[in-house]
Formats: sequence, C-alpha cells, structure tokens
Amino acid sequence: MNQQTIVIRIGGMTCGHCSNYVSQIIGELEGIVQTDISLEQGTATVRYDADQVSSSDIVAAVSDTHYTVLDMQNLS
Ligand SMILES: [Cu+2]
Repeated sequence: MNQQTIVIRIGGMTCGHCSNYVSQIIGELEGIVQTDISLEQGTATVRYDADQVSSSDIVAAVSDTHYTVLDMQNLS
C-alpha cells in the first residue's frame, strides 16, 4: 500500500448530483481509498493506493465525464 493524495480542480460541477456522480466515477477505479468532493471549491481530494492506480488514471476517469479537469496537484 503506497498511499498518495491528489487534489483535482474540476469545472462544471454545479450541484449535489454532479459531485455524487464524480465521486462515484472515481470510486469505481481499483485502488481508491477515499474521495472527498467540495462543490464550493470545485475540487476532488482523492486518496489512493499508487501501487494499484495512478494519478493520471484518476484524472483520465474524470476527463471521460462531461466535467472538465482544470488542474491537478499532488499533496504527497
Ligand atoms: Cu449537478
């Protein structure tokens, strides 16, 4: 287990359905430990096991939705 955390800034999330959907899409990936969405800040904070999934996999999963990835930052 190699836990890492990223913060993804996501454009286009306007309500609770959006944040639930994005959270679900990320959660479907193997190796996701926790996802916290802030609708106000338009961010997803994702803790994941880097042995199972990469930050680019997570960003790609979000990019595949109709929401936009604006920025991604590594916290650890
Ligand atoms: Cu919405």
